Amino acid sequence: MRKVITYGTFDLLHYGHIQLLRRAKERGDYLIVALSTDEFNWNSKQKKCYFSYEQRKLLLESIRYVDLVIPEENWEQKISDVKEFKVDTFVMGNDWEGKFDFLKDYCEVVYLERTPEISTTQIKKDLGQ
Ligand code: C2G
Repeated sequence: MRKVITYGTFDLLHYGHIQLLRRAKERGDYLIVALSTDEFNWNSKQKKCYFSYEQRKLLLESIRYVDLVIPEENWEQKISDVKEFKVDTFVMGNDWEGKFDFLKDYCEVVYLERTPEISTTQIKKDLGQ
């Protein structure tokens, strides 16, 4: 069974996220999503999520492409995650191009095109938040 992992906040879930998850799943049989916790988002990404971790987790677990959701609590957990879950492929949007190449010692690393025009930031702007 080929296992794929990806990481993210996935707040205000939108079609750009879904396109990423769909393509990530195409690269294997089992997709793990490491979902940024509220604390990690606030302390390390200066992101204040609209939906809580539990709400974002519920949404992700409802997506047909997603097989398992685990917490992303820090920047350093990726190598241990890849080892622990015996991951074959790590996938991220290409806004992160090159940033996780250190994982090439442990698994395949793939950066996928971001879906243009849509982002959580844009949604908030358009809604006047
Ligand atoms: N994404 C995309 N197209 C968009 C928006 C997002 O393909 N229009 C992708 C991003 O490239 C990322 C994933 O969807 O791979 C999740 O996006 P975010 O929730 O913004 O994730 P981010 O805050 O970048 O967190 O350790 C890695 C971080 O947790 C990544």
